Amino acid sequence: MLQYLSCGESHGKYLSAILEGMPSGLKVDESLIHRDLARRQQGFGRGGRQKIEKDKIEITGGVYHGKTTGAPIGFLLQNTDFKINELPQLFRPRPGHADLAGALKYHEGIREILERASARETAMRTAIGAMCKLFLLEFGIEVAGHVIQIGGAKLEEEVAFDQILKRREGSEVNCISKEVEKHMIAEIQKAMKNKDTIGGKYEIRLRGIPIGLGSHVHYKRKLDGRIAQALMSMQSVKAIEFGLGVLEAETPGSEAHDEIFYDVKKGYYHKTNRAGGITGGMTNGAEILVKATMKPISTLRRELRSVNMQTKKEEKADFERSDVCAVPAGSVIGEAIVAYEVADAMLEKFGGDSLLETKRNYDGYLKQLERS
Ligand code: EPS
Repeated sequence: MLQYLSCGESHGKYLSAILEGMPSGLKVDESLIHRDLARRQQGFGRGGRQKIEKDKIEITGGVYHGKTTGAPIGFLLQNTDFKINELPQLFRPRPGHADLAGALKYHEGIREILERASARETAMRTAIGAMCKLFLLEFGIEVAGHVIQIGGAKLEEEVAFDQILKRREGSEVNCISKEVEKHMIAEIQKAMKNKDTIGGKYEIRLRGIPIGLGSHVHYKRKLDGRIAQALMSMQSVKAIEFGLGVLEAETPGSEAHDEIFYDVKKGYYHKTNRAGGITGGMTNGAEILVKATMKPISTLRRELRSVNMQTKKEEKADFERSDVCAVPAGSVIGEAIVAYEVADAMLEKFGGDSLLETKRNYDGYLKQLERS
């Protein structure tokens, strides 16, 4: 239902995107889009680029007097660090980066590859996702992301949705625990000192989700599969888990599933959320709970061994300015990515050229569920 295309290089003049399929009548609060763009730029361990940029988007179409019209929505972001034409070509691909496969496949230099492979493009995904969050809010659906691991520093406690929004406030690593945050920062500092980089894990939660988004009927319509693909497409992400995730391997069936209960007021419900809110490719009414693991960034000050693509001789990989840890930023991008996928699933289920129509269809479905 929704589709978007983004374009632009990390050090090109602009990043831009067009989002298609958003119904008319959605109030666009640009301050919320800019809040998420600013959140994406923050986080202990980010590199020098974020001090140069003040990511601000301009909406170039599809919004009239502060509301969507149903037409494609254009986003434009000007890079302050526009210098692509002055940057040198690179010849020593970084292990773990798109450099080598990209240069060989496209028969281009490493510069051409890294400029587009860069996570800079996620500024556009964040803006589009923020627009989707505004859409979801119209249906009472909220999104919250937080960092649960950086290196060996892990958040072990279970946390309620409201606690994420309240307790992550002011954290330099988007973590809800002051104590764990200290350990996370220490892990990043250790990596900095060792001229290394460090990865981690973030969790994205969505609440207020109706039963039945996505479908069991075809592999491409399964919502967990769609969310996993989209999250996996984010730079550095290497693993996705829903609910119990990898713990399912060691949990017996009697403790791995969410038993079903019924209440006249609530209808059918679960007391646990081991599935992460999606069963059989469909939402089950519980919070969507998904985790993404990020590998350490592949641009290291302590360069790894590589091969010079001109001479074919072993040399150290190239180093360009980079982040030491991008997991806090990743958690903001993850929110945007999941918001987009769930907004898409909402529009697939409820349709509508205008928000009014989508809401009418949504309300009708809720009434149908009440009778079921
Ligand atoms: C990023 C911008 C980039 C990197 C980082 C993310 O800017 P620059 O290359 O000018 O420092 O800081 O991208 C990478 C880690 C990468 O491998 O490309 C951003 O805005 O998110």
